Amino acid sequence: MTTRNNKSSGGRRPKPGNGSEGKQEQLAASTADNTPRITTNQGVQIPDNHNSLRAGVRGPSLLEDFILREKITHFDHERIPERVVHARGEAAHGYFEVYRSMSQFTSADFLQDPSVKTPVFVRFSTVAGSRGSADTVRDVRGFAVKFYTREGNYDLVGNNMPVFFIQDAMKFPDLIHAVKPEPHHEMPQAASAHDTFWDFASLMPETTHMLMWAMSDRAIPRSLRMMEGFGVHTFRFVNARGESHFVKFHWKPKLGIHGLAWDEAQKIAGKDPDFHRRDLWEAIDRGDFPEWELGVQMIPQDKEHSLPFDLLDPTKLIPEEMVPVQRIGRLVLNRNPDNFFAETEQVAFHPGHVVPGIDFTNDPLLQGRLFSYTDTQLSRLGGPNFHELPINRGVCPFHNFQRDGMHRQTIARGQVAYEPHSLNDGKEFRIDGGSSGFQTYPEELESPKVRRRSPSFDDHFTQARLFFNSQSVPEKEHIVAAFRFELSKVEQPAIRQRMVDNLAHVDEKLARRVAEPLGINPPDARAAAGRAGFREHRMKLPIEESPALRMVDSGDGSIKTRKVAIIAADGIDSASLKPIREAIEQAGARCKVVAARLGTVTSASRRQLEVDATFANMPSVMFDAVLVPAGAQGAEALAGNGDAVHFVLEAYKHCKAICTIGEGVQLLSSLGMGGEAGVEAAGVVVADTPTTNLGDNTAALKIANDFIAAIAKHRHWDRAHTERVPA
Ligand code: HDE
Repeated sequence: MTTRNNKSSGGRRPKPGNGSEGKQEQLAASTADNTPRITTNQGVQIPDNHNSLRAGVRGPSLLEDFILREKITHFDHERIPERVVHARGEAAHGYFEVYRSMSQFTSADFLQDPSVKTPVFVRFSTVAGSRGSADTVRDVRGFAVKFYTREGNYDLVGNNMPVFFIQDAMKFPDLIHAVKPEPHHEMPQAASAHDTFWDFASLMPETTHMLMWAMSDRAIPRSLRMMEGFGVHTFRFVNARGESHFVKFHWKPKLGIHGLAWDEAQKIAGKDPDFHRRDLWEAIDRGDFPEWELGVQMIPQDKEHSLPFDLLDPTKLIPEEMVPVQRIGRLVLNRNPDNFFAETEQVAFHPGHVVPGIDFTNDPLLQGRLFSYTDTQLSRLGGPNFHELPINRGVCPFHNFQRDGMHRQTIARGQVAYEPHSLNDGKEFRIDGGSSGFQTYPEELESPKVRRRSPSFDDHFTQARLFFNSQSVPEKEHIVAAFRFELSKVEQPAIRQRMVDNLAHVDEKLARRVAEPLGINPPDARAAAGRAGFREHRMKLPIEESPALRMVDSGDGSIKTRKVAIIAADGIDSASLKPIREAIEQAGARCKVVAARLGTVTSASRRQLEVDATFANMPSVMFDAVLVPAGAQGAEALAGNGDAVHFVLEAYKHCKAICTIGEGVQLLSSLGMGGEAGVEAAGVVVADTPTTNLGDNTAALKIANDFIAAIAKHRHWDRAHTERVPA
């Protein structure tokens, strides 16, 4: 192997001068390419990589064979423990740039100068599943950002939901034991729909707000590029004068916030378990770099108690309508990792990796996390030197007197490994305070030690209600359906009952609707109120709804990177298709021609159209929209092909934009509902074949624009008659 410093296998190395190259150059120094020669790890050339050394061609292998022994030994130890949570993940390199100096609020170096691009490495993850589990399961998504700043690494280790299940780190092992596969038979994988999770959740009403999020479409994102991120806890900004503001962090995706249909998510888990990973990789690979804006909600130190809930309670969010989110910078992901294990698997995040100008609060969940993340790396990465792994190294120098340990790489020179000392160069060296470096905010604390929850954390329902009330009608329906699905998988009726009793404190109607198909009694709010752990002191919020909590209509209205399937068969009309395809691609969508087999299809005018995928290898669940071309013979062939019909019907069921041109409409009539129901449904564009031979593209552009508008809405959740389409 030789080290290398240029070409990437997967992404693109940033061009010199964009600011993030410092980290890239550092990584390049540890990066190796394949060579035409192979050697042992000691550098001895291996002449034969097929045969072990043996006593005679049919004799036993010899222990002496150091080449075989080394190869097998290394292989035997290739695996490391997967993360105890967030095991399944994918990551990318990029940069962050601040829009304007934030010096008024924080002295953090990377938030001062808009001309500085700070390199970042971002890892997304699911929480409950193992490393090989499917991407599209219903779960929270991790959103962990490592900023390689000039003052040390800063990790913002967040999720795609702004609140959490529990209020105190003491309950984290219980929560995770409950949601992970059940210990006796290790089922189910990567799913919360089982008895132990809902048993725990129903006995811990503090989970209620987060459960509403977890049952919403936020838990089944369309793409990692289309989800928000949140720091969850309240942190602190501290400026150069030592003044503090409480701060909540947000990541706002440029492409908007979009979810999958639940049926779609489940099918993708089988059809392409790497759906999110692939989507992220491919987008970066083709130059569609994902972007988020960093938002902050800030509250001055002396206004700590000005909100009707406790800032330290991680089951609460600050509605944006109460404290606006200021967008202060931009995150761009522009390079795929070179090696999954070395980078994505070995990266070690830690909420305790902070830089001067950013500090913690007393949130008891955050406080517990500050212990956990270094601790877990010790067993995962095999010792205390994981900061020396290339992906974890800062871009600024580090120096201290920590020494030795497994896999130490730095060769620390000199006689002294302690402080104070005088033996280095004869001068006395002593660190004894001072005003530079990380200064902990000197918060005053004077209270007795107690093992008790603050009463200001008591209200478990008001914000859950706010979240539910803030959803659009289809989003509410999805929440009801998700609760029904999850609880229907719970075998113990008493757990189902307890859960809907709790839900009655969020919304009576929601609880009743969830309970209906579950074979249990109607919800009993009073029973819930009589149980241990139940608290409802009802904070007074100045708002009843927070539109910012909805997903619908988010984003910039563009169709950039949406995937459109053009389904095709011999005899389609390629002339009318061409300008429409060009227009949607120009608007940023990515089209693929899908047919019964690979190769080409022949259009009515004898043109050959390249086929990208088949109905079987890229079913409709892999796309955001479907375009059915015109052409009598083509439409007839498609209508006679069960896979093609299924493709369109499934897309219809999943509320995706559909456009049929001319005779292509035949596929919609297969809906089997009679009349024009499908044709008139929301998000379905039915167009006559435009006459392109006159050199007039106006009609084609009108169709394209209607289709673009339909795709831009992402999904038409209020589409009628979807229940008539078999899943
Ligand atoms: Fe984590 N969490 N967590 N967590 N967490 C880990 O650290 C933990 C929590 C989050 O891509 C572990 O390196 C405790 C909240 C992300 O590598 C572990 C508590 C939030 C990732 C750990 C929490 C998170 C982790 C496992 C409650 C959102 C993946 C492997 C006190 C703000 C980072 C590792 C990556 C990973 C502990 C709660 C986010 C065991 C004890 C709240 C995104 O240390």
